[in-house]
Amino acid sequence: MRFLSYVKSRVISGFGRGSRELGCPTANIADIDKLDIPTGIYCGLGQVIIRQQSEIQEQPGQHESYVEVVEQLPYDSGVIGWVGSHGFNPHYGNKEKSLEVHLLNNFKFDFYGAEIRVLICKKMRDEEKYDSLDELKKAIENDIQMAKSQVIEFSHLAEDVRYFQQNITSKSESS
Ligand code: RBF
Ligand code: MG
Repeated sequence: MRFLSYVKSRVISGFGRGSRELGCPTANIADIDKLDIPTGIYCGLGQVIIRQQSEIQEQPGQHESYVEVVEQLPYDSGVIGWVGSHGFNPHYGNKEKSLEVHLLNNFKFDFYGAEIRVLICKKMRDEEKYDSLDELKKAIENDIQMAKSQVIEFSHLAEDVRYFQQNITSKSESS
């Protein structure tokens, strides 16, 4: 199956609502002006590459996973599934369009400034404005479960050098 679009960019800081309010941290993607797909909730494959220590920020209670990454710079997440939104977050009424991805491997640190490669594979639904925060959270939980099975259809693209860099991390040499 053909994917929809591809973005290679950087992670920027968002509103911070993902982790705090929704229990679903998202990486916000810079420079999406040229992205020509409709708004909606999508799933796909992604890769985060952290080359310098300044591209990872230690968070309270995350010391061990932070150190683990810093010790193996350049760090490559490998190609992992994501689910996320493209649009205006109608539940919050954002003024500007954003692309944010929740990585399905549960990253435990922030990585503002890191390189991110995002293959947008499939639209799952439209963005909705819910009656309560709880309903939005339930919808997101459901999206996460659905995405886990849907991205498998695209897993062959993980090895495609046009979209993802192969074997960056020092960890891949030793294993
Ligand atoms: N925002 C909305 O306003 N409506 C949605 O239906 C919606 N669905 C989402 C589904 C997923 C899987 C994710 C990761 C985010 C979704 N969001 C949605 C975006 C959410 O509001 C945003 O990530 C946070 O507000 C942080 O910017
Ligand atoms: Mg975010």
